Amino acid sequence: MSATGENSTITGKKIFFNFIEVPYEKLSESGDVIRRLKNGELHGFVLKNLFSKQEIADILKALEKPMEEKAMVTPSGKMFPAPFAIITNSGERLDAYYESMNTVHELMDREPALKMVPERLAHFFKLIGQDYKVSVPINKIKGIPVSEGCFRVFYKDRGGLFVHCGNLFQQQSEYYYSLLANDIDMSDQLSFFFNLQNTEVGGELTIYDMLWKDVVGKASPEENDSVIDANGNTIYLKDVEQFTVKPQPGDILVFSGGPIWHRVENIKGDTPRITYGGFVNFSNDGKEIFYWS
Ligand SMILES: O=C(O)CCC(=O)C(=O)O
Repeated sequence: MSATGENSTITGKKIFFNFIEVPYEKLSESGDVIRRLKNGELHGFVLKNLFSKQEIADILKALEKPMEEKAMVTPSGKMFPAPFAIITNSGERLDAYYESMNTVHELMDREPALKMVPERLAHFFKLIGQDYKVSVPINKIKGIPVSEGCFRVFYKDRGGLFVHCGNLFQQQSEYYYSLLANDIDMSDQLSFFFNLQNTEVGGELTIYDMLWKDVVGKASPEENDSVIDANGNTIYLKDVEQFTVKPQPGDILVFSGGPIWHRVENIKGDTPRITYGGFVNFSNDGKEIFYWS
């Protein structure tokens, strides 16, 4: 069901990974999606219309003021709650991470449109997790779960989200990952996000034909035109085969963002791009699924 037409979610000359798009009504026919993503049978899974247009409008309205007043400002936009990347590898800012998460949870408790976000997400993971136990990992120090997801806003001409893969992020946030009490499989985490708002032009997720096993770094975190392979060679992104994925508002995407290099293109329209996302993986014994941000 991969699509290559102009108005499709998945667009490119060649869709070299197995990214599929599934209508909500066909979800029950998609099988054990997380397992299929992990074993390489699938690389990306877009489920259409996890949220209705009205639900998305309600969530956006409820988010407006808190995003203005309480979200963390980043070079390319805003994040709410603050991502785990703020926690340093010597443990600073763990409290700030939790304060920001608590602010989001308090808002969710007061505002049904926002409460719907983690509830629907849990429902989604239970549906695609089939027989597995699904939960948010516990932080060892705090004895409570970490955040289940994060609202991400990208503004015009601030660069989008620079080329990366989840395995690189994981390496950069060793301390945070070491605090997860559960026995999570730390290799090749998956990424998920659902789309709340697209910009008019730009903001696509570009998927590169490059895997973590071959491409292991960048010259600096801000580098967005090239990466470095395992032999130390610089590879320019313009020379790498690529395709784009642009889920519509209400759609959710889960993909192999741990090993596959990708980036969010610069936002070119006045309307900011807004998503809610995080990461997901199995436990080491393969019996449970965890998701976090
Ligand atoms: O939330 C987004 O739009 C970007 C997702 C992403 O790049 C990731 O999960 O690694």
